[in-house]
Amino acid sequence: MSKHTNGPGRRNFLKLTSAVALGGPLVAGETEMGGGGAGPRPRGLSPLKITDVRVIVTCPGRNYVLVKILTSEPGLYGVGDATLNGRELAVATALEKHIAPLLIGRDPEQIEDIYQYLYRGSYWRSGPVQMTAVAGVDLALWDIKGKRAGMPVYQLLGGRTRIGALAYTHASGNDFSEVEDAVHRAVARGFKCVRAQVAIPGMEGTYGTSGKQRSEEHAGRVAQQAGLPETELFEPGPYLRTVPKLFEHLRLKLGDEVELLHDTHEKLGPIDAARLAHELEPYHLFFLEDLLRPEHKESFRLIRQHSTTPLAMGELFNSLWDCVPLITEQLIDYIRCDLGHIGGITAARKVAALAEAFQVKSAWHGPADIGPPTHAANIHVDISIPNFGVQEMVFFPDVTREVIPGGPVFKDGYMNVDDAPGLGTDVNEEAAKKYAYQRAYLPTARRKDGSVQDW
Ligand code: CS2
Ligand code: MG
Repeated sequence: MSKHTNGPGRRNFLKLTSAVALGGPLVAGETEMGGGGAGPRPRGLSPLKITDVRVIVTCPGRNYVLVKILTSEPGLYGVGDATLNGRELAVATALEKHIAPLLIGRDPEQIEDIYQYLYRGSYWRSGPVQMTAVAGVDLALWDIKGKRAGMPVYQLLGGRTRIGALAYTHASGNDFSEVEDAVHRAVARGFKCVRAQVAIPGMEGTYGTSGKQRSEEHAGRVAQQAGLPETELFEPGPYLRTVPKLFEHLRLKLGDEVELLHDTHEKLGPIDAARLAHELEPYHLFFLEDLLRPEHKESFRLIRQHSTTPLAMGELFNSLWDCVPLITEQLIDYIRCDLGHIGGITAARKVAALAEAFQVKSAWHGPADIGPPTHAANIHVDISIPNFGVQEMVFFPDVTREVIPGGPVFKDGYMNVDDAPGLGTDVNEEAAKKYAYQRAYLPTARRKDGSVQDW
């Protein structure tokens, strides 16, 4: 064996095992990195430590929570996104009070170990608040690793598998012709895939549209107060009668070329969901999204028996294990976890690998209420996995870009990242201070009789 071996030598192995035995951070010491060829051998990178974890809560247009992890190398830091719409301060507190103290002094290069430590090591695992906090940390660590390597994160994930991430945008309106116009505008902008939502007659304020009439008017509930959730009205009957007619109209007017999607937003019960999926078959949707509440995964078996409409599910999942039955039983075609709510890139790689084995594709959640670092993470994963499907995206307003610069770019129907090292996003802490947090909630929904309905 030559003097320069690959991987840790015996001396370093002993250091490693004793550190693990003591329950401390994994520190491999001065590992000599072997390699062929002439000339001096690189001795590896110098040891790195996390020195500070800053949590930045800001409202440039809407509330965002950013995590900035600083390291012992001057100027080297990473930025992650830990935004959970309507529960921002719970995540910020989890990060500041519970998670930051666990990270100081740790090696930021050990991303998998930190993910395991924060996920299983807390005993109380999963849940949206905790997994959003873990995602914020995870993204910042991948950002650091990329910057240290001088590579964009997608290179660290295995390199490009495609020229860009096929993207979809949203089109909505108060009636069919308004939706049709909105799809036209999206296609003119370059989109090949468009999600279509329409206001349901008598239920203006439906998810995905912008009407004003609220169910308090119908149910006699307390009207909305400033900073409290708005209430929308939902009835399955009118919804089920309207949506197939919308897609019949769109196919008639727009032809078959444009890919159309629809989001049911977990509103339906199993037999209604099966009926909708079945009745939409003639219009060949790209996918029908989130038919059922996340608690009711077993009911996807019923839907599958009744329809060949491609199904997507998962934006409310919080871990790999939430995805398992739907993927391994091939009950869905697209898994659409939110990288920001399942623990970041580390978790997404596991979900994607499991999905690959069962011919399920990715469609990661990409709404406006997660920040640019998560949108960037989406694209780094999208363009490096083999089983990418489609990517939801938004155009951030200038005020958001002032505080959180960088992020993916849309061109000719695809999203892409450039070759900036790391994730390619940042946070301007001075600008963030100008926009103080404002309490805000997602809307809720009720039936005509006043009872709670899934929004
Ligand atoms: C959605 C989101 O983008 C989607 O598909 O379902 O609009 C979702 O309602 C929000 O992200 C909730 O925070
Ligand atoms: Mg959705």
